[in-house]
Amino acid sequence: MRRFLFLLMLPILACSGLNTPFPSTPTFDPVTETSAPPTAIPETPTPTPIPFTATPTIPPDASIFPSPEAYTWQLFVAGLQRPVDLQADGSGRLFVIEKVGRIRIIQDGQLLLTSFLDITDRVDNSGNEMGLLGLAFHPDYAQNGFFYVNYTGSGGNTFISRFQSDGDAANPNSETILLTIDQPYPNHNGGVLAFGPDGYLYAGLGDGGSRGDPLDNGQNTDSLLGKVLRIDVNNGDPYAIPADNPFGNEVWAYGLRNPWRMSFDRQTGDLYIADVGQDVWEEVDFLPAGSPGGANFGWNFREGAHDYQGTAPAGLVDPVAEYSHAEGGCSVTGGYVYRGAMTEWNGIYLFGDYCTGFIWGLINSDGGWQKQLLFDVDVPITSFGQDEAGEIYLLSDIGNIYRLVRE
Ligand SMILES: [Ca+2]
Ligand SMILES: [Ca+2]
Repeated sequence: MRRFLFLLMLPILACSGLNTPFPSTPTFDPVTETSAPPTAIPETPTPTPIPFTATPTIPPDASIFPSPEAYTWQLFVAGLQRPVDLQADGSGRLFVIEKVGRIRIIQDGQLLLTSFLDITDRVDNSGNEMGLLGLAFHPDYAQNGFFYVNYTGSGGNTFISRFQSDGDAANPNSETILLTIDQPYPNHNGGVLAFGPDGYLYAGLGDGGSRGDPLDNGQNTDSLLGKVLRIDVNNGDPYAIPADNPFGNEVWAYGLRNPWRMSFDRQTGDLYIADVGQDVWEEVDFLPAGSPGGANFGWNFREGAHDYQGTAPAGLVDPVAEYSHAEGGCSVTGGYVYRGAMTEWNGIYLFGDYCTGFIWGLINSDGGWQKQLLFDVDVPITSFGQDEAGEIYLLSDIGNIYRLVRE
């Protein structure tokens, strides 16, 4: 509920382009400016033509952060009502969720007037952390038209449902409810949905709410709250539990407080989970591709990499990155690993903070995780998005979407 306070600030926030680079960014090694290897160009005449059928070369991951001064978050689309998620369906279009209960289409950079889906009739948007919160397209969406949403519905409870689209519109009556999860408090509902490289649908669920996880949901593997869930939507009715889920239920990973946003690296399959903290520490958790289920990310024994309550058992997985509220922030907003055309960003995970508009980069290089504050966009960041080309966008509570571009 901390976010509510910041809504009061919204009217005074400007809507123009974002003043990009973080002003007091720690000194950037000049080496970063000339990171392109001085490739010697052979003088050989007639180079052998490379057939277009060759496997495209995947650029290596960045080992250092690009200098942020050379980039900006350019206004992409304006005029949305509390946008909270952005997803690509594979057609070149982007789909943006408005928390009130609508999905809008962005085609060729234009926001279409007609909603793709409008389920405001069943979405409970009465709390700041309630509403239509997450969207994921089925990997075979082009064939089956299936997509999945996470919303707060009747009773303030969480609904994870499937809908079916027909071109530019989805039928609101096509809903099949997969899961209904009782919510004891209005906050900490999680909301993110994502398909993994294994074809299973993953969902981030918060601990249920209040503060400090009073019902101890995070550490209770019989509860679906405070978890990353993993279900097989291609089998069962309405879904099946994958045989290798660690506890025989929907739970894949646990010990989470409010995993509002998580994403898979589209190239490696690694999973990044941004878990919103309680009073002091915001964190990013990491599961390498191929990890078994059952990771315990610590809440509420731990907040970030610090003791919070009780005596922590062995085997907890600490975050790969964290920042404190004293550094400036209140609520981590998870992003994506960049995989677009600006290959100097390749492999860098970008994430931000709702309250400050700070954006950090995170990479695993030199044998460890490196985090660097890169941008201060001065708008509340509700979410990030990634298009089919791997480019990265940010969504702001003031109604705008911005795209990371070269200056
Ligand atoms: Ca809740
Ligand atoms: Ca944790």
